[in-house]
Amino acid sequence: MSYRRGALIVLEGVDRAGKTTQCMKLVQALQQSGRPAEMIRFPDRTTKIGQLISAYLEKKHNLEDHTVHLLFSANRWELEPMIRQKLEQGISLVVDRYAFSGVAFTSAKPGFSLEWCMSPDVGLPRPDLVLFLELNPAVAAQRGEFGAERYETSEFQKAVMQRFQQLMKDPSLNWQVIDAAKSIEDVHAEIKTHSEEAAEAAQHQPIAELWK
Ligand code: ADP
Ligand code: 2DT
Repeated sequence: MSYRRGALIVLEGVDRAGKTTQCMKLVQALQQSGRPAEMIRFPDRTTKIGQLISAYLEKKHNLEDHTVHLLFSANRWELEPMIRQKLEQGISLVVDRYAFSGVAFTSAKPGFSLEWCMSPDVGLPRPDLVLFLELNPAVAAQRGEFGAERYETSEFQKAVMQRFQQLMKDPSLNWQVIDAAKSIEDVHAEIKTHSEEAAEAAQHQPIAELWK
C-alpha cells in the first residue's frame, strides 16, 4: 500500500511535567529524521473560541462549567479538518494536550461523569500515541510555582490526576507513561523512540476515530 499518512502524537501530563519542552524537541527530531512534523496545542487560544477560553482561564470572566467544556471541545473540532488534512498530506502532528485534558479537567469538577465529558469529543481523529508525562507534585513544585490561571491549585490537580489514571485504562488507545522526572534529554530519547515506532505503524493505517 502506498498510502503514507502522518502520525497524531499527543502529549499529556500534569502542569510543569515538560509537555511543551518535549513537544518542541520531538517536532525537531522527527523533522531531522526526514518526517515532516508540526506542533499544535490545545486550547488553541488564537481562534475566536480560543479567545473565550483564554479569558476564562485567565479569570477575566466566568463561564458555566458545561459551557466551557463544550467550548474546549469545539476548539478541537474547529481544527479537525486541518488536522485530518495535514495527516493525509503525510505531516505528523505533535499535540500539546488534547481531549484527555478536556475530560480530566472537567470531570474533576463536582457532578461531571467521565462519560458525559467524553461525548463531545467522540469521533475526533484518534491519536496513534498518547504520551503521559508523569511527575509527582513535589518535583513539579521545584520547577516553579503554580501560575495564577484557573485550575492551578494542588488540590484540583490531584483530582485531575485521578481522572487521567482512569482514562489510561482504555485499551483502544496506545498510552505510554513516561517518567518526566528524568533529564530533558533522557525524557526526549524515550519519547522519540515511542514516536518513531508509532509513526512507522501508523503510516499505512487509516485515521481512526476517538472513543468509537
Ligand atoms: P508543561 O508544558 O508540561 O507545563 P514545560 O515544558 O513548560 O511544562 O516545563 C516547565 C518548566 O520545567 C520549564 O521551566 C522547563 O524548562 C522545565 N523542565 C521541563 N522538563 C524538565 C526536566 N526534564 N527536568 C527539569 N526541568 C524541566
Ligand atoms: P496550558 O495552556 O498551560 O496547557 O493550560 N484544559 C485544557 C481544559 O480544561 N480542557 C481542555 O480541553 C484542555 C485542552 C488544562 C490550559 C489549561 O486548560 C485546561 C490547563
